Amino acid sequence: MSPKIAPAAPVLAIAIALRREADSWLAPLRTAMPDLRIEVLEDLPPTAPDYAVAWGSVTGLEKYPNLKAIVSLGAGIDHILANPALTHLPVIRMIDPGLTRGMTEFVLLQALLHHRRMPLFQAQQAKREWRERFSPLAPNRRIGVMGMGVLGRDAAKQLAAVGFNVAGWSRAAHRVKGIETFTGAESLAPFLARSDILVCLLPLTPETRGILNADLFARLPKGASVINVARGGHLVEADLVVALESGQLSGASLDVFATEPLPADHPFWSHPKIVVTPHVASLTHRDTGSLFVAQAIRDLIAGKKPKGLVDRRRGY
Ligand code: NDP
Ligand code: OXD
Repeated sequence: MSPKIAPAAPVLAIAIALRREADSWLAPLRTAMPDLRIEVLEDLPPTAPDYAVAWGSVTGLEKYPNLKAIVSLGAGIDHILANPALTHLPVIRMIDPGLTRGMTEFVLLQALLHHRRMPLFQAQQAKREWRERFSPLAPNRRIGVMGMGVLGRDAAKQLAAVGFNVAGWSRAAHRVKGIETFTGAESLAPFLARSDILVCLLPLTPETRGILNADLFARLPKGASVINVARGGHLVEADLVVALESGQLSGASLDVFATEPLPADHPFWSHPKIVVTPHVASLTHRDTGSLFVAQAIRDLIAGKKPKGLVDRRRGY
């Protein structure tokens, strides 16, 4: 137990299935909230936790009757909202400058990789083939970012700063300097028609599940690339393979998958036009992430609306 905590102090439980991972959050969270009792969930009796910080496919939170809210250590909360036993609890999604910056770095990396046709050069290298290929300069490459939220907006801005011709697509209208913005389902087709590289940074909701499908790929310019850094549930995997094989798409970078870890016999592992990474596009940083959790818990205790409070009706 952490020292010098008042016996009646609110109790925060760390709910992460991997024990080593849960333990690694103890020190930064205790530093950020010295007046709370903070323990790993499984070390607490069911009646103890007032709040939980959660990550991954944690189950069993419904067995803690005094829980008042869940703060997610990740930005995506689709798995928490999907738990029918937790619908009574407010959920707060992570907003961490480290997570945002990390995602922007990763999107820049993947966008440049497709822009400069690296999957093609890697395939040539495997065959010891010396062949020049042309790439336009960034201002002549159109990138479309699906989702202009905390992560999409920052990635879009930095892609534009590199010189790409960037557009963003979202539900509500946004104004972002230097970026063309498209709003709502009716503007999806014109947005896609001008996206040589498409980045998915949407939350996974009933509306966005399966959105990266054959119909969407057919609306992109021929030879476009797709970068999915959001959730595996956005992608119809079989449709991607068909679009890559027909040449409608020239490449894809996938960081998230319907099944994680990606099974060893999955065809994506060896597909020459697919770059696979193991859900590492960005991670919450423990120091800055703990500060966000601390502010959220302080707001909840004070009866204020915390930043990042999820709207269950919208699904994000
Ligand atoms: P936000 O909630 O801040 O932003 C979501 C954006 O998507 C908003 O712009 C929203 O529109 C838009 N959107 C939602 N539904 C629709 C729709 N039906 N049609 C059009 N636009 C829609 O999320 P974040 O930017 O913080 O994160 C996005 C996702 O990235 C997370 O949900 C998570 O799944 C994923 N992620 C992946 C990581 C990885 O390592 N691979 C790391 C972190 C996050 P509006 O602005 O109008 O509300
Ligand atoms: C997140 C993630 O949602 O890491 O934060 O996927």
